[in-house]
Amino acid sequence: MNFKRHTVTAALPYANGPVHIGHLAGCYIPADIYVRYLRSKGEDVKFICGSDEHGVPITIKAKKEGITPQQVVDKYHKMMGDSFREFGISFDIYSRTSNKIHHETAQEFFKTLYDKKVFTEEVTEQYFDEKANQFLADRYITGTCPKCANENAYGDQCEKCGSTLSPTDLINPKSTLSGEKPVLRKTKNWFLPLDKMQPQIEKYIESHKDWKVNVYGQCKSWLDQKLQPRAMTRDLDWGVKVPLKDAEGKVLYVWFDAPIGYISATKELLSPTPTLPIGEGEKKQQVPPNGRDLGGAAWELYWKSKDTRLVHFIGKDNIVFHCIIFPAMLMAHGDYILADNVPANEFLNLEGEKISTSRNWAVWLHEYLQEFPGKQDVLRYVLTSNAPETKDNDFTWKDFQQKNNSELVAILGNFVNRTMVLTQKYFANTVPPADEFTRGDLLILEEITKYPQKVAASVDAFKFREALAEMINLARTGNKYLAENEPWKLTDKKRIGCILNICLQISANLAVVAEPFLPNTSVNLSAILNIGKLNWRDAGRTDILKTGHPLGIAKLLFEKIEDDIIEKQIQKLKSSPPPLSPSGGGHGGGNSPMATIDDFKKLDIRVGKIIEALDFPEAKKPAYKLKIDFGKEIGIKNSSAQITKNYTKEQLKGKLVLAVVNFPPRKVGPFLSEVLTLGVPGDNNETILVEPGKDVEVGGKLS
Ligand code: B3M
Ligand code: ZN
Repeated sequence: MNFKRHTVTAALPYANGPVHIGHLAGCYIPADIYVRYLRSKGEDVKFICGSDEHGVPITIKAKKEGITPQQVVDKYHKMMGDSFREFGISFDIYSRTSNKIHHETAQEFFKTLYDKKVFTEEVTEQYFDEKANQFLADRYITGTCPKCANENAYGDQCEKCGSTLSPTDLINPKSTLSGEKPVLRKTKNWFLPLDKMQPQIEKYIESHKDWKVNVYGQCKSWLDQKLQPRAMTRDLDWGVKVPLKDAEGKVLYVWFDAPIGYISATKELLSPTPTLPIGEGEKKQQVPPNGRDLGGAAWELYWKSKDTRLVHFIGKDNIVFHCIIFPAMLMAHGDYILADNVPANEFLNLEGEKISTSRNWAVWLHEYLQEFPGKQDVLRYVLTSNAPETKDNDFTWKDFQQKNNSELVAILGNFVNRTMVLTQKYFANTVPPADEFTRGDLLILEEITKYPQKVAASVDAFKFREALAEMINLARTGNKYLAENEPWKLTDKKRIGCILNICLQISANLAVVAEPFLPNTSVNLSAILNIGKLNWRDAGRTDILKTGHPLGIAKLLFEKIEDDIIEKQIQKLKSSPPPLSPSGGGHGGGNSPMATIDDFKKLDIRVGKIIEALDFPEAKKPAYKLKIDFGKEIGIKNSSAQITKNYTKEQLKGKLVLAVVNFPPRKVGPFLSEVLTLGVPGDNNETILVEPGKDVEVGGKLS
């Protein structure tokens, strides 16, 4: 099929938290590479994304932070949009599902299906919280798991044994809103009869055996288990209102409204007065005058025209929604095209463990930006070279350092820099002529022409790791050529010129083929070469830079990342709260209420030196009495500490510790404990002291 245009979507992230590297690697970087490549080829493409602002994850977050759902989505929509922009994710629009246009589009869509009598109405019994006066979403109900007796299982899943549950499976169900036992109440909802649609959906999936194995396989297994009708409405107050008279207090199921978000965002983008999108792509892609194109609204071309290719980039947990449920909705509606491909990725782990938001086991983009300013391309590179394309993969800080230092710096950066420095030295920074080629030169010129095709073939197949490896191979080829020809050892200026000309052409080629992966680097490299933006059709040419062309100023493209920087990141991760213990007790950040910076500032935490540790026989549990010196301002204070299993009195003497010194003194038996010495749980249920890593001054205040 020859497509005329492309609609590329990236999953709409829930606006309930900042973006981390797992999001980038799983969905947004591959989508961005793909779109940049298409644009570079001159294809007509719209890259669509936005925040998913409905659903229970949002209301749960609001409850946890003590703010309204609207405040939650406002906060995170902005934060997520900023992060994406900073990392060069070039959406044509980053919209949000709380927009009016989205509510209207989703309601219209629902109404069309309703009028076509697609839905079945079913009255079911749902848990209702009489005290909170509302029906309870699955996540708002906890109880004992019937499979493993975990007392904190959720209405949809037990996180201890991993079973999928339904709320009525729970033993002793409890509402998390009021703590009360919920009652079953009848309620009517509208179901999409996926069971009846199974043959159509099967036909669709079967026509896409070309999809990635993991995607096709998951679809097959859903189909094998036979599709079940699924409720498209919910008894909730946060979401898109069901546009029917007898649907008071009901909203559209978030997985009904969210994918329609792709359509409404496209409408918004191509409407006569688009609201401000975040992506840079928007600047380049002009909206047609009055937003219309031949024969219909402009947005319709991207959703209804058979010669448009629709591609959804998502993470693997969204496969069923994009490959089965959304296509079923579109089929039932009738006018729409279906996804031609859904290149879903697996998950990215971090230092061997699952990324966890609640445990803060993540690398957050907004933090990375502060800690590695200007190094967005480094992260893009590492996440692409390590992308979880066919299986879950691991991000480690050591690997990040290694890829930066021995690939970006040593291969790509080094090649360009050597080329520039030599050209400056021998040819006053202008492109020298090349007119007498050796056999070796001809071979390399021939090789250069092949790289763009290799990269393109891999990108077309959604194999971005492979594509990136080919890109870096081009730089490697250049390095090898330089090393073999050693122009710095030669005296024949003509020959030196020829070698450097070839190296400069390779550099120019790199500026094109690196662009989808490393957009900032491509801009920097183009500035170094003093050329404007090139297109994919320029790639493979060996005469991009004309003889005599004045080059720009040489600048290092990448810089080495030292061990201490990496060590700091590893330490930062290690200081994250430990995983919740299976009993659910834990010490987890996950269950702590939010604190503000002002709360934190109230605490006076100081460095103290233990000057004496004594037995404490009167204490109920084994403990020591400590005398700790906090320097001139605070003086010497007493503290009791249950650390007898982990330290002898001798070991404690002279140790530097951290303690809160402005809590009210506490009586422990006959002893007055004046400060709280800080520790973390050791594996024997006793505390391990928190010690400053280096020899710092006594009395120093933690900030
Ligand atoms: N918000 C789930 C997620 O963030 C969901 C995706 C919607 S895509 C239409 O993983
Ligand atoms: Zn269980």
